[in-house]
Amino acid sequence: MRTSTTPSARTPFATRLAALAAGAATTLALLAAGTAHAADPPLRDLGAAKGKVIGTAVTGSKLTGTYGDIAGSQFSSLTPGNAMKWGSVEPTQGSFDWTEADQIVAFAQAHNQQVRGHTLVWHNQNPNWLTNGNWTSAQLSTLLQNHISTEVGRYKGKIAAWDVVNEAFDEDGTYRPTLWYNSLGSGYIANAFTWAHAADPNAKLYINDYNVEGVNAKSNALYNLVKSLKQQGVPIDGVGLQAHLVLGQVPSTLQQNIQRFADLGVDVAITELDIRMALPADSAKLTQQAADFKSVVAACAAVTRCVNVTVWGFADSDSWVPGTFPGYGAATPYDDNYSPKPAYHGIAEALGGGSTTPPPTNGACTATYSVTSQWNTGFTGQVKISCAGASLSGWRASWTFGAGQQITQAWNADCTQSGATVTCANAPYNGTVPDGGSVTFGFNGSWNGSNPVPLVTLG
Ligand code: 9MR
Repeated sequence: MRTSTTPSARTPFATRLAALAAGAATTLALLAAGTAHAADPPLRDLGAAKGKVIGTAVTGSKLTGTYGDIAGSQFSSLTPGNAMKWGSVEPTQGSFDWTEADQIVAFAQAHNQQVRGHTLVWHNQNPNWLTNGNWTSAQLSTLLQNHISTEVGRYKGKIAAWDVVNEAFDEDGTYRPTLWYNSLGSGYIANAFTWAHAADPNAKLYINDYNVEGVNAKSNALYNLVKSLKQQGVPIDGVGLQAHLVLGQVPSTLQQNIQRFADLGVDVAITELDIRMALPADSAKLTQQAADFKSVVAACAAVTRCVNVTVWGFADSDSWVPGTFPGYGAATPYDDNYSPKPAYHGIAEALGGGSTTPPPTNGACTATYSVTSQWNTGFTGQVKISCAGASLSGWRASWTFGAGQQITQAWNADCTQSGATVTCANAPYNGTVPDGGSVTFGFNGSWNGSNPVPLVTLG
């Protein structure tokens, strides 16, 4: 029986074998996380093969050396983390500083990358002259229009997508009372899109927010707004789900939520993905983080109109998290020294990578857990067991629920739950998983509060 998923210290991303004790005919290897092998295709290539753009936020001054090499080779899109914000580009009224923004755009062009412009209308990181001014509504509206026209116009043809409006909602789904909303009402949103479209008709225009990754009051409000803007003919092209997430708490309704936005006729992007953990990091947390990154990227990969996954900084040393959440960090796919973490491989695996990872001697069978639907107190989940270079005759999948979930019914497997631990064995008719094949079983369960996706162990 396999007992440990701890990565070895010497080969932190090495694939790990798990011999299945029971069943002499069974060969099983559990692929938990792969390593950075020289032959692994970069994330941007894996993404391209799936029709997805893979991006990172960057700091312009760091785009040299190893940081520049990784930013240029692994990603097909760059988002300036701060360089295009109003406070950065117009620190004094009428006096502009485009230095860092220009540098990032030039770097992106040199590396055949898209740029996501971030962000035109926000309540943070505005210049003091703007926030401290005593403007009439008419003046404020004109200032906003000029700002959008100037910035979008400057980069016309060079920006694939703009985060036009950022963080317009409070957690309860009401409009956030910002300087924009308080003075201009919610109409500032439609105007901002209209002005941006006039300045660059080919840029994709997004509304972007956090805590809208799952189905909740805030994402419902965003959904209703986008629906209404589309009905009014406002030129909105996309919804950005920031995805500043916490370890083990990827919303189980993420894919469902992405899909419902896509069904409104807009693109969806994961715009600021990071997954923070309580420090210090350890191998169990890093393994969970790999599963979390994988499930976020897989949710995007599963929806055609989810077009971009961008991480908010690719290295832990370049992340905003420790400065904002004391005691938390390690939220990105690379460590402080620019070595890829298991999270990197979680992303690669969700994009179909890992195939060039030297296969374990007996190949691998993997189990993927997903929530297919969820309502007030219940949910339906499934586990898919897939084998490549290996096969199973008789299997058992187990996991530990992290938030009090309880299985109520299962099909295509014999499941029992003891405390938080669920163990599911094959039904009499689906114990065989051939090389290159898969078996899926399903279940209903109850949940309360949150419904995080657990890690499934095969063995
Ligand atoms: O990463 C940005 C950080 O360097 C800034 O100090 C911070 C200021 O609010 O903004 C960070 O980026 C934010 C992004 O622009 C919008 N979504 C939340 C991000 C994290 O705060």
